[in-house]
Amino acid sequence: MSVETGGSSAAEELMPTAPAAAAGLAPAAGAAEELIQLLTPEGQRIRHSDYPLDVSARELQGLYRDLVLVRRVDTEAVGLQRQGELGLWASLLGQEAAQVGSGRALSPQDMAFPSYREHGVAWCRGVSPLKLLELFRGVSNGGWDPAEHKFHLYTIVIGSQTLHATGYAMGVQRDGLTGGSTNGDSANGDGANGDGANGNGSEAVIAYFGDGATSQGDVSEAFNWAAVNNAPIVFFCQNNQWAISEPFERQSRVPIYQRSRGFGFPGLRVDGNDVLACLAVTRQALKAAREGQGPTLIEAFTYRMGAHTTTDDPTRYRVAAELEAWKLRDPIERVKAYLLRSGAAEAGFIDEVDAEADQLGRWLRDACRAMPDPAPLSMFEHVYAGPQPILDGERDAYAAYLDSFADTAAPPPEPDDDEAQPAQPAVAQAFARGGEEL
Ligand SMILES: Cc1ncc(C[n+]2csc(CCOP(=O)(O)OP(=O)(O)O)c2C)c(N)n1
Ligand SMILES: [Mg+2]
Repeated sequence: MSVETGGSSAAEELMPTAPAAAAGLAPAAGAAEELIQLLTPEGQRIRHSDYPLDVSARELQGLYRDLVLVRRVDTEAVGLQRQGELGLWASLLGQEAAQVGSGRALSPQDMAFPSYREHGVAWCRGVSPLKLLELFRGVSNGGWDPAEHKFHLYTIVIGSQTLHATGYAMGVQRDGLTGGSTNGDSANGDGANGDGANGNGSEAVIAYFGDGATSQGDVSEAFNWAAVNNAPIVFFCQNNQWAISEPFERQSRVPIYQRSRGFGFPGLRVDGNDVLACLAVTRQALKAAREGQGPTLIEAFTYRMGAHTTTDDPTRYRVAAELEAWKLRDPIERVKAYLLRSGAAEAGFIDEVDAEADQLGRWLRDACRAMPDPAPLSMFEHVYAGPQPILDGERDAYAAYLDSFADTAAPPPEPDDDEAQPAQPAVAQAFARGGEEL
């Protein structure tokens, strides 16, 4: 069943236009007029002439399921940290729609560069949530293969991944994998694979970063390099209103999406709590990148509903009323309301997804606790590509120190991915859908 389409269906006729609906959101002075929105906080589908989106009932259900399961992964991770099972966790609470919408817009061949909060994008790229927990438990340095998932490792150095992503995008362009490439093969606008002109099979890159990151020089450099090289990249900024305790007013005198104009490429502001708008806008920007039209900046206007990380206490620097206002714009509730109201799903489906989330949560808790500790000497691995005398000396000294305890403590087992891990339930395979284009 097709729900409400981008065509001129009767359902669409009933949809209000974007400005009328956006007026109800009014997230900040001046924001409402520019905000691209396809689903209101009340769950009403609205029409936007630039972003017609045809979503089937099955696709809508899939997006809802993603949102709920990703939130459950996040809730469990916060709980595990509180129980001492993780060293730290950076919660995505409130940002699920921005991440699932943009993540599901990616094609399998596209490459994503996250910061440290992109658990929802990781889900869409087929990275197991357990791999994310490994990192925050301190038992691995990253855990997943970026090439396999087309999802780079998490980056803590604010904004630096935008430069990595721009360089990668320039490489994609020079390999002739995108329309409008600068190598000799692509003078006709086609990449080496011959279909760059229409964007099919061509590769694009997406870089995720926050509002605070826009104050880093790296981000301005990335914008400029991407622009002058016409690189096939989408800059996806989740403006969650806070950079730890610094509010957005301390980052920029103009809205983030307007910053790209000075560098010579388009910028858009989308309702970051609207999964449909994030999907439609990101899909279009990726298509433009694949076709050789260069970069786009997307500002996903959203809110960090939790603490910056589990070491932070946001009650010290922001008022409760702000959080309460944003709760009314919850990214999951509006999809649920629309699913039920439009008949795209029945109450039984909502219950099924909740049960699936419970199962996923149980598995994640058990599997996290069962993770073997890494061998202590493994921290010396992967520091340098080859032997390094100072480091080798430190490793030998530490090994001798550990040996001095040989009588009282058995050496910990070498980590083994498969051993001692609880069996993965079918629901945990959900993320295996990653990379699939919606
Ligand atoms: C280069 C650099 N400077 C400072 C920090 C410390 N730091 C960690 S997170 C953060 C705030 C980032 O805010 P934002 O870009 O809005 O992302 P968010 O955490 O809100 O997702 C800062 C300043 C860092 N990690 N790297
Ligand atoms: Mg922020």
